[in-house]
Amino acid sequence: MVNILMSEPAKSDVYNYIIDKINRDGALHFSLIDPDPLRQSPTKAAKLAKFCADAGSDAILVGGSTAFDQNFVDKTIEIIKEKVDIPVIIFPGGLSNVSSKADAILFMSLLNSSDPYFIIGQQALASYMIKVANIEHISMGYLIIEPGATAGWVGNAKLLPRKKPKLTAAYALAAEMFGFNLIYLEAGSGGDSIPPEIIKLCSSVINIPVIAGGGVQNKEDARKFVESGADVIVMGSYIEDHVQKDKGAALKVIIDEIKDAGKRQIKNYNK
Ligand code: 1GP
Repeated sequence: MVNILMSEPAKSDVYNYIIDKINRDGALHFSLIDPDPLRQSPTKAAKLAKFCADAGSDAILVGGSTAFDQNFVDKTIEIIKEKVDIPVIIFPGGLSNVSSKADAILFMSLLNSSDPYFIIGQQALASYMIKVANIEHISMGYLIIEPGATAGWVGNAKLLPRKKPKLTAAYALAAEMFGFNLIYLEAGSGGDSIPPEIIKLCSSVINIPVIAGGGVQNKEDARKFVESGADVIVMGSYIEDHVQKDKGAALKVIIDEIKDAGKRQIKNYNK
């Protein structure tokens, strides 16, 4: 029998890469790809990932609230990794998203869920899988803000109100006090994006990186997020809808805008 508790701890290469790159560039861009057999084949996902990497994206996130087939997730990650040199990180929508093929997993807790299963239950069930696979796991507090879309519905979130930034910031601060390495502010895929006031307040009260996603569709949205203090901008729907058509040309313009806005931000996160 393998004693998994004796295995070497997973390295922190991806976490170090994220922190170093935020400190250097001021802001990063992550491309989210959904490993869902009802949406796209692994080959198409890998093609999209390659366009995103060539456009200057800093990492590929693989995951989705409705991805349900573990083998399909493995296959998708495997083929993406053959095509790109940037980190491929699991952004898990559920247990079936855990895969040993990725460079790291965002080990996240949906802190404003009404159901303990999404706060700690799923994570406990995934913990041995992650330990055996020896994947780098980066702890992340995940907060869902109105409207929340599919992620909010699936995660049974008590949605954080758009007009009350203090409430989201209180969760972010508590997450930092618990020792989470990252915070993800999520408005839900394909809807209204997070109000900049929420990003601003969160990034001013905590000293861990803020990832922001949901509804980012153009360079104006992206710049606003960076200027409000977001360290990483995540885009999903835009990539699925546009990147194949122009081979990532318009995405490159958005990423250049993120990098330009990032240059004016001074970041100095500790590892
Ligand atoms: C969803 O925040 C991400 O988890 C991305 O949202 O699909 O709207 O870019 P979009």
